[in-house]
Amino acid sequence: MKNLKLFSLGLMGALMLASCAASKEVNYVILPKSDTSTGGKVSFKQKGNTVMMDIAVTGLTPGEHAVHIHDKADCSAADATSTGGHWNPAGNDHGKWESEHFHMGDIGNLTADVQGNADLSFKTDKWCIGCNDVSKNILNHGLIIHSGADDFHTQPTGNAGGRVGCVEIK
Ligand SMILES: [Cu+2]
Ligand SMILES: [Zn+2]
Repeated sequence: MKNLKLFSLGLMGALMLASCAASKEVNYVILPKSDTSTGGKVSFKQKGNTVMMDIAVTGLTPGEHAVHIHDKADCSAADATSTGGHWNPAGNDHGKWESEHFHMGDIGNLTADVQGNADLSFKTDKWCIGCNDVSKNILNHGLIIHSGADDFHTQPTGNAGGRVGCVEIK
């Protein structure tokens, strides 16, 4: 009886490991911040070494809005400053994704239509979901949608304005 129990626990563990290796997915709701009505959802899926992010934001002002992964998974502050600066494990300067220099959280801009809706799909092999490499693991960081566009130049923020949407990536 005891052996059977140990065996089934072992089997369950093996199955869980196998499913983790095949693909991982995490889904979140976007929280409104800074007295806005920002909403929507975001999903991150990993297949092999590639992570795909799909984001659908609502309640934005029309036009461009920066999207970054910030350092901390903490949306507690009303203005979301509790997420800290941009996630930057390599200590680089801020910039445009895959340009000369950029932070690991420098996703870029999305564009909201006249209704305030915006979609963005993003794909990279520079991230992972829950792996042991802290320079790649997106878990325990915070996703931020800004009130303005990232200019890809101003240090260290891209001059993207306030923080209107927040997700604790946990
Ligand atoms: Cu940001
Ligand atoms: Zn940055």
